[in-house]
Amino acid sequence: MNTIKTTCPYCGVGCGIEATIEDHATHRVCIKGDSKHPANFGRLCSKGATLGDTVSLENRLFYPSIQGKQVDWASALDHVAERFNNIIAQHGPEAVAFYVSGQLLTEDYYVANKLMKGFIGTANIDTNSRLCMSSAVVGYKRAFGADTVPCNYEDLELAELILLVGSNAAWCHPIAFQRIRKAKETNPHLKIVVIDPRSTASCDIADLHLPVKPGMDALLFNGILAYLAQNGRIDQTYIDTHTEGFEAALQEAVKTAGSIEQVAAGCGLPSEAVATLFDWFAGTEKTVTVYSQGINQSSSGSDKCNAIINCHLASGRIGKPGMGPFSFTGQPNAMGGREVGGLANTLAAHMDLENPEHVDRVGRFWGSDKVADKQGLKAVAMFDAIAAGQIKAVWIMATNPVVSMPDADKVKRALQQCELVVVSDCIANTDTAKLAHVLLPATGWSEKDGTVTNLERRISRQRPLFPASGEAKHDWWIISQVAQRMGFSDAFNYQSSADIFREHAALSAFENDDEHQLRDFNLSAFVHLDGQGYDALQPVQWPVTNEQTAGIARMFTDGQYYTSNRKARFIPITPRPPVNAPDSDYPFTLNTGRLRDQWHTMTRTSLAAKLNAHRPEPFVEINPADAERLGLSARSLAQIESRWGSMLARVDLNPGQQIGSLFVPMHWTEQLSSHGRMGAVVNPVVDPYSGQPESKQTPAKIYACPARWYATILSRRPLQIGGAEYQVSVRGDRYFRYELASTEPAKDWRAWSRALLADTRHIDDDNCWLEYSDQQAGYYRTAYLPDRELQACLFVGPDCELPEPGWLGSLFAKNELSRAERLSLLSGLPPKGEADIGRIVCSCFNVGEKTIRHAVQTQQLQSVADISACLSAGSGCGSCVAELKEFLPKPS
Ligand SMILES: Nc1nc2c(c(=O)[nH]1)N[C@H]1C(S)=C(S)[C@@H](COP(=O)(O)OP(=O)(O)OC[C@H]3O[C@@H](n4cnc5c(=O)[nH]c(N)nc54)[C@H](O)[C@@H]3O)O[C@H]1N2
Ligand SMILES: Nc1nc2c(c(=O)[nH]1)N[C@H]1C(S)=C(S)[C@@H](COP(=O)(O)OP(=O)(O)OC[C@H]3O[C@@H](n4cnc5c(=O)[nH]c(N)nc54)[C@H](O)[C@@H]3O)O[C@H]1N2
Ligand code: SF4
Ligand SMILES: [Mo]
Repeated sequence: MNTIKTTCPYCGVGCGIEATIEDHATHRVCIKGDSKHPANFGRLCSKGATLGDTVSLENRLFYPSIQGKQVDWASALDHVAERFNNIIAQHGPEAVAFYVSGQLLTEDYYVANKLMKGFIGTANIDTNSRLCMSSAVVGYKRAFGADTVPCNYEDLELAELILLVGSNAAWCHPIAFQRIRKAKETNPHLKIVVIDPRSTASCDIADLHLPVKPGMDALLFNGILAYLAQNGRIDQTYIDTHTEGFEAALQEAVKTAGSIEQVAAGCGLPSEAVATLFDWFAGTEKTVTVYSQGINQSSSGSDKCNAIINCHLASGRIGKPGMGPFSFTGQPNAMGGREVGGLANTLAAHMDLENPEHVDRVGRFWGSDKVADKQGLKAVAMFDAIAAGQIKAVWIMATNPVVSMPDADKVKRALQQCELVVVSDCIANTDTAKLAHVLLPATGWSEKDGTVTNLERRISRQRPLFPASGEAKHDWWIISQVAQRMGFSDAFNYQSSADIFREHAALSAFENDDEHQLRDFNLSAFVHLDGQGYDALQPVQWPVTNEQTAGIARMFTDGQYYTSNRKARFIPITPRPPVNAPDSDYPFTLNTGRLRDQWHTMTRTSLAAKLNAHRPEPFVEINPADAERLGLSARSLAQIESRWGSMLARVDLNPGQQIGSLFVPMHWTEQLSSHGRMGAVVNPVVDPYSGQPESKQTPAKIYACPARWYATILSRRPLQIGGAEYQVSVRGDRYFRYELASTEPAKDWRAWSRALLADTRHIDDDNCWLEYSDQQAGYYRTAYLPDRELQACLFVGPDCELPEPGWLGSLFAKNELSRAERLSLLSGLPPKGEADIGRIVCSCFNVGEKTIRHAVQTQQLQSVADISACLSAGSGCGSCVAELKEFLPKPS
C-alpha cells in the first residue's frame, strides 16, 4: 500500500525504484530497485540505493527569501515578476536570462522554455546540458536531421563489439555497465574496447584499452573510416540508398588519418593496438559505439561525434539490433530537456528556432506572436554577458554554475555584480544560492511529480513519496506563477503536471503528420491522457503515437532519416587538437570527471554518510613518475593552477594516469572544501558549433603546497573551523569529519582544540579529555569524552600520515567507550582483537579495505565471487567489482 513506483533522480540510465514509506514524519523510506522496470530490472547502484539517506529535511531550503529575509510566496513571486518586467521594459528582452538544468522534470522544463522563448520573446534560456551533451545534439542533428538517439540498452546486450569512448560507464552509468558486464559473461565473443586517456574502472572488463592522447579521438575514428573503405568493409548499398556526402567525408578521413602508424603516432598509441581496434571494428557487424563526456566536452566535440557516426553510416551499422552510435547522456532528464527545446539554440518538441515554419507553428500552438526566432546565448556566452552587464537579471534553476561552469571564478564575479539573481533549489546552502538576491524553495526528488526521459528515450514517471517540505513548491508551479504575474495568465494557467504533459504531447503531435516534414519526437498517443492515465503511465520509449502506442525501441530501422531528402548525412571531419596545448608554463593536461559515489556538486549525495566513505576528499591523480620529478608524495597537498584559477587537492599517485596528465573529480564545492572547487581552473573555450566547453583538457601546472601541519577531526556535532588554507568537511555516520592542512605555524593545539571541540562547561574539566602531545615533533592528539561518550577527537601531525578514520568513526555509534577503546583511542588503532575495517570499498555492505585484505589472505579467496560469498562485498550494486579485483592475489 505504501509502496510507490518512481524513477532515480541521478544518472541518465533512469532506473525504476520501488519506495516503501516507513515513516512520513521523518521521511524514512526503504528504497529498492523496481524489478519490472526495463532500465534496471531491479538493480540499483550505490547512489540509487542510498536515496533514502538523502531525503531527510536536513539542509533543505524551506522558505522563499529576498535579500536573505524570509517572505511569503506572493511577495517573492510578485518581486521576481516585477523586476523581470521592469528590466525588460527598460532594456529589452535580451537583458534577461534563465539558466536551467537537465535535472528539472520535463513539465518544469517545458514551462520554463515556453515562458522565455514563447512569451518573453528571447531564446536566452540555456541549460547545464550545454556543458554535458550539446555536442552530441549537434552530431545527431547534422547527421540525421534530428536529435535522435537511435539505440537502446538491448543493443548493448546484442552487440559483439562495444567501444566505450570517453565514457567511464562503470562509475557513471553503473547499471547500464552491469548489463554490459552480464552480456560479456553470457557471450564470450563480446569484445569491449575502452578509449580513454586514463585507466578507469570501466577498463575492468575491457579486452583492449587505448589510452588515447587527450583530445585526439576524431583522428582515431577518421582512421577507422579510411580503413573500412580501404579494406572493402563499407556497406555501399546502405551508403547509396540511405546517405549522402560519403565521398567527401572519406576523402578527408584518408587525407588526415594516413596509415595505421600515422594514426597511432597522432593518438599516442601503440600501432598494434590501433591495428587491433581497426580490425575488430571492420570485422564485427554488431558494433555499438558508446560515447560520453570524453568526446562531448571538447572544443571539437561536435566533430568527434560525427567522426563516430560516419563510421556507423559507412558500415550500415545503425537501426539494426546490436548496432549504432550511442550517446550516453548524463542527467536524469537531459533527454527531456532536449524534447522541450531546453537549449538556447533549439525550439520546443524538436523544432528549430531558425526555421520560420517551426517558429510560426509553435507561435500558433502557444497563441503567441513573440516566439523567439534566433538563437539565444549559450552558457559560457550567457555568463560573459552577465559579467559585461548586458544581461541584468538571471534565474538559475536546478544547477550550481558557481561550481560546474568553466572559469568558475568569473561566473562567481558575474553573479556578484548582476542586478538580479534568482535561484530555485531544493537545498539551502549551495555555492550559487549564496549569491542569490531571491531564493525560491523547490520541491525535491521525493516530493516531485512528473516525467523524465532516460538515455534510451524512455519516459518514466517520478512520483511523490511525501508532501512538499516547508513551503517548497514544484518548479513548474513557481515558473507558471511568475509568468502569470508578468501578464501571461492564459498561457500558464496549469493546475497539475498532467496538464503540462498533455500540452507537451499535443505540441509534439501538432502538424506532425506531413510525411515530408515528419518530426521524430511525437507523443500523439498522450494528447488526451487524463490524470489517471498520467498517474499510471508505464515506462515507454518515444515516439509513442496513435499508430505505435507501445513506443519504438530502435530508430532508423527503415533507413529513413529526418533530413529533407530523408537521407543521413556524412560530415567531413578534420581532427583538431585541444585549443590550448600544454606549454612550458602549464605543462600538464588537466582532465576532470566523476567519482563512483558522488553526484556533481554533492548537494544531495553528501548527505549520505555511506557515499562519503569511498573518496572523502578532493584529490588529484598524477602518474608516480611525474610526482617524483615534482617532489609530490602520496596524500600530500598540491596546488593545481591554470591561466584561469587554482585549487588545492591531495596527491593521489596513479600509474593509470598518463605522464603529463592530471585528473581531478568535479565534485567539491566551497561549502565542503576551502579550495577544492575545480571549476575555477577549467578552460572556458568552447566548441564552435555546440558551444560546449572543453572541460577535459585544460593546460595546468601542479606544485607542492608546503603544509606545516595536517589535522583530522571527527566530531559528533558540526563545527565552525577557520584558519587553515585547506579544509574539507564530510558527513560520516553519526559524526562529521574534517581534514585540515596549513602552511601557517602550528597552533597552541590544547587551547585551540578545547575551544573548538568542547561544550563551554567542559573546557577545563580534564576528566573529559584524553591527550597526547609531542610538541617537538609536531604531534598532538586529543579526544573529548564527557561521560565516556566520544564527542570529538583531533589528530595533528607534521605530515599527512594521520590515522584512517574507519575504526574511529565506528566509535561514534557507541554510547560509552570501554577502557580498552579509550586507551587505544589516541593511537588511532583499535584495541587488539577488534577489527578496523579501513577505507570503505563496498558502500552497499560497508565493507572496508582492511577487512577485504584480511579475508583474502586468511581464507585464500581467489575471485571476486569468493569475496562476495564471504563478505557480501560486490554483490549489491556491483560498482566496486573493479576495485575488489585489486585485492586478489596477482597471477604469478
Ligand atoms: N557517479 C556519478 N555518475 C554520474 C554523474 C555523477 O556526477 N556521478 N553525472 C552524470 C552526468 S550529468 C554525466 S554527463 C555522465 C558523464 O559520464 P562520463 O562521460 O562517463 O564521465 P566523466 O568522468 O565525466 O568522463 C568520462 C571519461 O572521459 C575521459 N576523457 C577525458 N579526455 C578524453 C579524451 O580526450 N578522449 C577520450 N576518449 N576520453 C577522455 C575521462 O578520463 C573520463 O574517464 O555521468 C552521469 N553519471
Ligand atoms: N570541469 C568539469 N565541469 C563540468 C563537468 C565535468 O565533467 N568537468 N561536467 C558538466 C556536466 S556533464 C554537468 S551535467 C554539470 C552538472 O553541474 P550542476 O548542474 O551545476 O550540478 P548539480 O550538483 O547536479 O546541481 C544541481 C542543483 O540543483 C538542485 N536540485 C536538485 N533537484 C532539484 C529540483 O528538482 N529543483 C530545483 N530547483 N533544484 C534542484 C541541487 O540541489 C543542485 O544545487 O557539470 C558540468 N561541469
Ligand atoms: S545507475 Fe544508479 S544513479 Fe543511475 S539511475 Fe540507476 S540507480 Fe540511479
Ligand atoms: Mo552531464
